[in-house]
Amino acid sequence: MEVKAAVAYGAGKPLTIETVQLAEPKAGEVLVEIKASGVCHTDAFTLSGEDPEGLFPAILGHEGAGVVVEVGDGVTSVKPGDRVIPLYTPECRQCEYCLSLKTNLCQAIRATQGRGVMPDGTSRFSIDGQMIHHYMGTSTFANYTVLPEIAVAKIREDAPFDKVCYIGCGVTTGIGAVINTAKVEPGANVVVFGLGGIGLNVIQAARMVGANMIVGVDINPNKRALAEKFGMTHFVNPQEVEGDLVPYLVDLTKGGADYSFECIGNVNVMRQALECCHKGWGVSVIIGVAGAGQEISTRPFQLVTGRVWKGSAFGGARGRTDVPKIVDWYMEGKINIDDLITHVMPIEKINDAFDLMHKGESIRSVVTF
Ligand code: NAD
Ligand code: DAO
Ligand code: ZN
Repeated sequence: MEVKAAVAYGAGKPLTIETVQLAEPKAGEVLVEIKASGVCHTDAFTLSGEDPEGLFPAILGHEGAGVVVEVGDGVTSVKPGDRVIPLYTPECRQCEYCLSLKTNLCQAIRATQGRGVMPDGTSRFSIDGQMIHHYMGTSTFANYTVLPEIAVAKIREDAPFDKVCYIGCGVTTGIGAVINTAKVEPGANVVVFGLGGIGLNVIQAARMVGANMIVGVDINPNKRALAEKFGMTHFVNPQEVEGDLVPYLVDLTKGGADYSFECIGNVNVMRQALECCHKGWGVSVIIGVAGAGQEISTRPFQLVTGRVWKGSAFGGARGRTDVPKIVDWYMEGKINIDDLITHVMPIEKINDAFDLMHKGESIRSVVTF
């Protein structure tokens, strides 16, 4: 079939809207009509050329929501008409990783997903015979996409696509990092670095679990008001702090953060996030994705004296199990998504979404089809 997609032809080039050929789903795969897709910092990261796994040409996008249109042989967990959220972290429930219950990093289709192809090693997308890569196993910047059955979460029928698409990455990543990865407890003092689409979800989850101080750190003062609405109790602009940021935050939290979260992708900030943690028990969670080849560093004594450095991918969430529950939380008014979706535009305007992100003027832009 012919589909409409925003195609990334190369690093640093704007996306172009193209008619793309999409092959039908093979065994174990599903065809999904994408109704809406968020534009995440990670799409921009790949488009910039900084992503070591970035492949071109590709159809980017990993934060979508849509409807199953057709299923391939052997598919049993979804049927045409079901509403779904694509999962860049699948959940096969059979691999060693899934069965361990120690991680959400299902490895069932990892190798092919990283090569931009479906599990059989081929792409379903092409233009005039030229293969176009899938991206993160999802490629949601197209009005139809093909996904492995294990990479879709079935969600309730009344969930609005242009809101719950954000649960496909940003919401789940931020909320899951607090609940699944850090397991923040009531009364904890939390420091969040970066008040963008991920950091604000960390803040709303920290409030939800009953954190005490929720300190937000951002160089953009325009992020303050929304962060306060989501639960931030103290705002720190590093550019306005006299002297070093780390001792300032340790003083502010009266000994250091019980939990800190890096939601930027800056290796220098990752160090600050670890070192502002409380001696003896503070836990720092890296969420941000740093550029190719970059490394983190600290003095080992920071860890010897009890601080813990962790990372979190997709908020530690098991997609098929956890994503439908997060959709329920949204529908029940337990979490706020609406105020984070600052811009909605047709797919034809997708490059504007990247411009707004780079200018720091959006939290989330959502493209619709
Ligand atoms: P964003 O651009 O919306 O937000 C980043 C925020 O950081 C902005 O508010 C910006 O002003 C602030 N910032 C930049 N430099 C700063 C500095 N030096 N000190 C303080 N604040 C600074 O990005 P986002 O969509 O929230 O994504 C954040 C990061 O999370 C990205 O690296 C993204 O790739 C990553 N990410 C990770 C996962 C995961 O599963 N681990 C999932 C999605 C996104
Ligand atoms: O299993 O080795 C693996 C890789 C899993 C990829 C997890 C990606 C999470 C971070 C990327 C940001 C996503 C938007
Ligand atoms: Zn698995």
